[in-house]
Amino acid sequence: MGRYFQEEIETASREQIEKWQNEGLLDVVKRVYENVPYYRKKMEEAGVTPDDIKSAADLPKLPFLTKDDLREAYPYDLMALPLKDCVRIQSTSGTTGRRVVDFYTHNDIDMWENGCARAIVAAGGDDEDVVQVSYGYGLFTGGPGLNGGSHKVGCLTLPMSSGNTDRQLQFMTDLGATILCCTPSYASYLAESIHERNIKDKIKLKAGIFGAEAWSEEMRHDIEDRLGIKAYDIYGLTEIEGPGVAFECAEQEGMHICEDYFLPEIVDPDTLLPVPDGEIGELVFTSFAKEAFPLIRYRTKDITYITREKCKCGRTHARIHRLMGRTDDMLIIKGVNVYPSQVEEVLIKHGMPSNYQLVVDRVNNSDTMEVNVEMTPEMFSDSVADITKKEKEIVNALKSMLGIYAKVKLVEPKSITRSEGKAVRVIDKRKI
Ligand code: DLL
Repeated sequence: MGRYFQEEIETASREQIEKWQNEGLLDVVKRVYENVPYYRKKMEEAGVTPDDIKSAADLPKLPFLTKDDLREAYPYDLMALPLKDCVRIQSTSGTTGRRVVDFYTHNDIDMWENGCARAIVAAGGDDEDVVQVSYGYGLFTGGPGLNGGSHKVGCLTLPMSSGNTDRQLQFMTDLGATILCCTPSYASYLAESIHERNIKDKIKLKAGIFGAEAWSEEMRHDIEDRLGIKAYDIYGLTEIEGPGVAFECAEQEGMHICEDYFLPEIVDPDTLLPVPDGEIGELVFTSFAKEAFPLIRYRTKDITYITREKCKCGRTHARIHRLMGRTDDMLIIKGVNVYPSQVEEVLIKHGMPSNYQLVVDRVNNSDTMEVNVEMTPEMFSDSVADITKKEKEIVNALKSMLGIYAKVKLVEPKSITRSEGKAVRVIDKRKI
């Protein structure tokens, strides 16, 4: 299969990519204006018609779309095609408010699976591989997306879904899985379980495709060392299609966006004005190739920066840097902006396993942050003095990274509930 799943597309010239995007944008703006009253109203309110949009340079004239719009339009009001043309829905876990639902035509699914297939090939996969898909299946996009991509590449696909670690490890060893797809926190848990069962020599994995939640470079190295694999980042969101919107190649220098389907922008989250390449801001997507549920200028709330320089791998599609947090999961503690990923970086640098939880509270009108982090079984047998010393070391490191005091508690191995999907890293009691 070579190094690319769709070489001509993945290595197309920038002129070609821009042509796809300009044409795609004109087409999608016209489609939604004519077929989706919700969009037409938004565009009318912004005083813009399809005639005002000549190329991607006109994007700033178009109104943004947010999760609130999706909730308001739930379930059918943003559909751009009649129901009879749609063949599938997927949805977010929807912990607050209404669920977000995405609709797909046959072509939409095809495009989604192409993105996932590109990710698998970029991670070194081909038709000789055995791909264990341990993302959840069902409404969540992780399982179905990677499953479809794996079929397209011609890999033997193990549709495991998440959970049941004993069964995961049995299939992984019996069938000789070579590529693992799951959340980074579950990969970390599987690595721990493999170590405990002393079955590392039975594991044939060479690569992992991990995403759906924030993880740090330190966590990547930790998983790579423990599983003896190369770990690749993959990004996506239900609203746009699911995993495979962007994916990493062997260079591990950012994730290539499937720019033949999606038009990315980075905007300043406060002013909402576009920022130049290389500057950090909020990622915004226009999914111009989508048929059933195209979104225009959708604010992801994810923070990153973009580069359009050609990658050493030969791919020309723009790359986003590893996600740096969300505008809304940023915690403000004593007036300081804190991202859970910063805490994770410190913990891993200090040799702590990646299972941790931040508990934020407000005591006597003052914010408090407690970091509970599990010890490794080896540390657990250390003396109380050693454990206290380690706690102090982490308190100091957090203080110099964040500028605020956080209480650190090393807790027993396995005492923090394991997640089989996305990890719950923050308990913010201030909101309750
Ligand atoms: O998490 C889709 C997905 C499945 C991506 C499997 C990758 C692998 P949602 O449940 O809609 O969709 O959540 C989307 O998750 O806006 C980000 O905040 C976060 N996210 C996704 N991938 C990454 C990543 C899926 N690689 C939301 N790094 C997004 C950091 C990620 N955050």
